Amino acid sequence: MHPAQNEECSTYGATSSTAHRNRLIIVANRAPVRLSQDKWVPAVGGLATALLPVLEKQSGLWVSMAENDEAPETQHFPEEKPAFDILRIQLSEQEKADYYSGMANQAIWPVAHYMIQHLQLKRSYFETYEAINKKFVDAVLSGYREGDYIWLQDYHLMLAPQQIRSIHPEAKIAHFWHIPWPAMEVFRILPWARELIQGLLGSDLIGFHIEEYVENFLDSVRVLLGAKIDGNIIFWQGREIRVEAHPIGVDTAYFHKVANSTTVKRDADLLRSQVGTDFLVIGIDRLDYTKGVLSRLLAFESFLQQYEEYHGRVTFYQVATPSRTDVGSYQQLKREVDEAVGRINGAYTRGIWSPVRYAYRTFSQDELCSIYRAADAALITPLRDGMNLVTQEFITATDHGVLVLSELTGAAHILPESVLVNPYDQEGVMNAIKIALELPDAEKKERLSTLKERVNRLDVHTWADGFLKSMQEG
Ligand code: GDG
Repeated sequence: MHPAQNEECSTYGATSSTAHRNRLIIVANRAPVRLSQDKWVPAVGGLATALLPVLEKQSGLWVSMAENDEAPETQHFPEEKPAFDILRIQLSEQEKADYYSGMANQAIWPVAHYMIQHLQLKRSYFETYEAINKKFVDAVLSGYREGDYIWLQDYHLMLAPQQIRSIHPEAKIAHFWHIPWPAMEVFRILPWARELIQGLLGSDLIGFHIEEYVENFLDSVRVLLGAKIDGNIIFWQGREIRVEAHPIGVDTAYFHKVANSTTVKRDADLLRSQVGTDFLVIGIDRLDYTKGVLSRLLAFESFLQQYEEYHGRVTFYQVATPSRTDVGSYQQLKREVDEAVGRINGAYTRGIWSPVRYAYRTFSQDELCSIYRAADAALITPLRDGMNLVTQEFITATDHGVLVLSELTGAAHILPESVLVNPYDQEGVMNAIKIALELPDAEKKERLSTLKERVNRLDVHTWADGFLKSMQEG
């Protein structure tokens, strides 16, 4: 027996007194809490919102990377009534550079998004990635008890499932992949494609957002490993692995409440009056080359070139949240976006009207909601995106907006009533802006009401419940 299976030996006191069967262990790169005015509170974002209530009910662990040196290694949460423990693993700067910025963000990320021009490959990336996955696994096993469910998240932790399986063949392990799974021929560009897939196959259940990624994954397993596959079941090393589509949603009740609060409504009105044009079109993204911010600006520039009648009547407001600022290709993108905004405003500004309003900083969720509410249209045109949650937040918050959406996102499979575009087709996006601004009110209303229904049905709590149910029934 692994020492940690013995409750007496468990280091993590908060959960041992409330222990019951089927505890949950979440393993994710990020912790689910953040420090706000000297108090630990739930982190902003879908995963923490969806999984913290489940962990509070079932107890267990959340294992993540330490964000900084100040974050405690072990923490009972919530502070006032501990229900589960958060364990953080400390990484050196070199480990972070190779495992996180290197292997995860410069090897797996660009390949998954079909953007191999950003690919950086170093053997040390993979070696460190393997070692850090093992560090996560050691932390998991320090608190693991037989019967616990272990749920790993995303592309930072591809090898961990098999690393756990090799020590605990009986463990119940699931993995959810939040980004696209590309076509097999693209995934195999990674020199460690086979090892990475075998790592994932340590799971009992692997989840993706949509069927297309499920199919791509099954194809990769079939071709690269020669495994037998029947329907969505992979037969591998005497075990059966299920692969399923579970599209993620947002916390619709929360976004609905915030977007309809008096302060957000007031701020939305204020923004509209400051902008002062008939139409406000928005884009909200992490500044990442996959999100298509630069191509979108170029499409808006073509729109201004083509349709003079809209000069002075439309403002495009792009919010770009700083992201992965230590990676060269993200720094380069920032320079290109800065330049494009300067060029467009330089060419078209007349009187008090400037066509592009641009913010490069992190906003509060209330601020984002007031921007969603103020907008007549959202241009969400990633070159590739696993799902894209901004789409769903916008649809929940708006009472009149039109969604222009890239067909290369998971969201497009869920939200077909949006104005769909190919984000690589600049003229197509330019035309879609015009279509969105000129859509008759009745059609706008009809599309929006169907989209709202679809987003309500997804919801992040429904997603977590559905995935956990499948995990427990498997
Ligand atoms: C990955 C996959 C998949 C953005 N700026 C600010 C801010 N945000 C929030 C948005 C939204 C979230 O970040 C971004 O979610 P996305 O889904 O758009 O994209 P990724 O971060 O790339 O997420 C993606 C997702 O995982 C879930 O599976 O959908 O495809 O790539 O919630 O609102 N939030 C705040 N300030 C900002 O400035 N507070």
